[in-house]
Amino acid sequence: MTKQQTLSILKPNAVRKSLIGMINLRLEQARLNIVAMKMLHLTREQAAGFYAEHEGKPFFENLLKFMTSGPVVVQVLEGEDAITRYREVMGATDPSKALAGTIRYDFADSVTENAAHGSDSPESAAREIAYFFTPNEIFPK
Ligand code: DAT
Ligand code: MG
Repeated sequence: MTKQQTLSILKPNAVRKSLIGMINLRLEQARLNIVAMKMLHLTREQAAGFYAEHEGKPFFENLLKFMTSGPVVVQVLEGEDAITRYREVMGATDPSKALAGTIRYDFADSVTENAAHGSDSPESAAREIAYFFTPNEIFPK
């Protein structure tokens, strides 16, 4: 077991539906401690840079439209094996394939509007955390 940090985004549909508290309760109960958090409305450029690996894919334009459709909450979560464990707590990208009890099973509206983002590897976690936070905005436990 290794203590890790991962980047979480509560996406615009989760914020619109007032699910910030509900999702954060699940995170804290899973010992994914919130060690940084802010609310912001992504610009198209910010969203495109964040999702650069998906540029050119058929869903890219819709993804940008959705991610800029309203404010999001960006967070750094910290805990043992936080990167993999948050992916488990979130559930599969496609909510119809997500396990019952996961965030995406319970709160996603579609594959694109799937409520939450979590980094998928230590490399992407490092890049994504630095994309939104400076070190002095993060408060490790
Ligand atoms: P994840 O968010 O689980 O890491 P991903 O990195 O493959 O998934 O894709 C990023 C986001 O893009 C995903 O959360 C929702 C959207 N997306 C991915 N595949 C899609 C598809 N086939 N159709 C529509 N949207 C998709
Ligand atoms: Mg991904």
